[in-house]
Amino acid sequence: MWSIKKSTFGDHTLKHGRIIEQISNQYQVLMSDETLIKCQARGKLRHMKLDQSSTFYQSKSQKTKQEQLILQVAPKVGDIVLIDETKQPPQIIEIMPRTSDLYRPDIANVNQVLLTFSFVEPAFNTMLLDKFLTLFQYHGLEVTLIMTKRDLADDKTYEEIMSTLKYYEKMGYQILLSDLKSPMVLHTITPYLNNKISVVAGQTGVGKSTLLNMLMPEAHLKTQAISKALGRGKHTTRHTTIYPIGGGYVADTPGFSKLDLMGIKKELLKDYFVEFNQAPPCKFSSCLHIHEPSCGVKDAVSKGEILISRYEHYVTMYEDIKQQKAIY
Ligand SMILES: Nc1nc2c(ncn2[C@@H]2O[C@H](COP(=O)(O)OP(=O)(O)O)[C@@H](O)[C@H]2O)c(=O)[nH]1
Ligand SMILES: [Mg+2]
Ligand SMILES: [Zn+2]
Repeated sequence: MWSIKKSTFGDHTLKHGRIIEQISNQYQVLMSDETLIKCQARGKLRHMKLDQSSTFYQSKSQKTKQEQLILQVAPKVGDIVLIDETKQPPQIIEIMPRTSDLYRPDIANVNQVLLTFSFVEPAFNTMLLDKFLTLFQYHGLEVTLIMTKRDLADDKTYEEIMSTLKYYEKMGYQILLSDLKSPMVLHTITPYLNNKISVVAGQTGVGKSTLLNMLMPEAHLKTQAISKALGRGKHTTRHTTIYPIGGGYVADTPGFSKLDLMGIKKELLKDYFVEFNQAPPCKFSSCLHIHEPSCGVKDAVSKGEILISRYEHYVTMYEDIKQQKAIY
């Protein structure tokens, strides 16, 4: 699943694996031969060398890049690490470069978001959809859309939403309809998990927990068992897990309930509206598509080639960032 890089130490007692669970400073590492090893890390490890070709790295400012390079980091779930098995317990001695690094959920190397929306209850909301898509585009995360509660939507609502979603499908997003009450969900969703670390995101009530429980019923039971073992009053204990499923991994807790566009520069926001790049060129190469004359994006909006709601949401987000407000 990951390519094994030859150990630079030239020592056969050092092996690579993927951290799939963390409870405080205890790590479960899945080795390439499928064995699980319980490891510890000596606190923070030597600085992480970021994969400089990653979109995550490219999205960072020069200053942040430098901070990343000198940062001492603790290993976390999702990391590919080098293990020294001669130590008792085995020790994590190096973290391989991360291609992405998320907090809340605190997982490294996530590369797919299963973005969940319901047709109804709560009602489908394109403003929220566009904010989520912008945020994930910024983080360089691939998005697969999962639509729930088809059973609760009347045909008219369903048709309207599906027709809007056609636009997003043309942008390149995969849209999966899932009846979360049927085990068929496994057949429609699992093929998209292959070779990826995925997290589920979406508004409260859309069915994220229901989806996770269907994808991995054993995870639900295990989480309960761990909480019990750790006892009450220890809720601050850090526990993060990704579950191997469908040839990839899925985080067992939903992330991104809060939408914060704060890291995004207003001048770069347009780049995350990927279809704007396909519009005819604007008069000014630095056009932000707001008040400028002879704007290819605005032309495309008036011709109906760009969805008017997409453009309106772009302007709203632009104004919000300009006013330095966090968007929730
Ligand atoms: N009818 C119907 N109810 C669903 C579906 N998916 C989830 N629900 C219900 O919606 C409610 C919220 O689901 P939950 O998974 O807790 O949402 P979360 O807040 O996103 O984790 C629960 O009562 C679920 O049983 C679905 O496809 N159809
Ligand atoms: Mg939930
Ligand atoms: Zn323009």
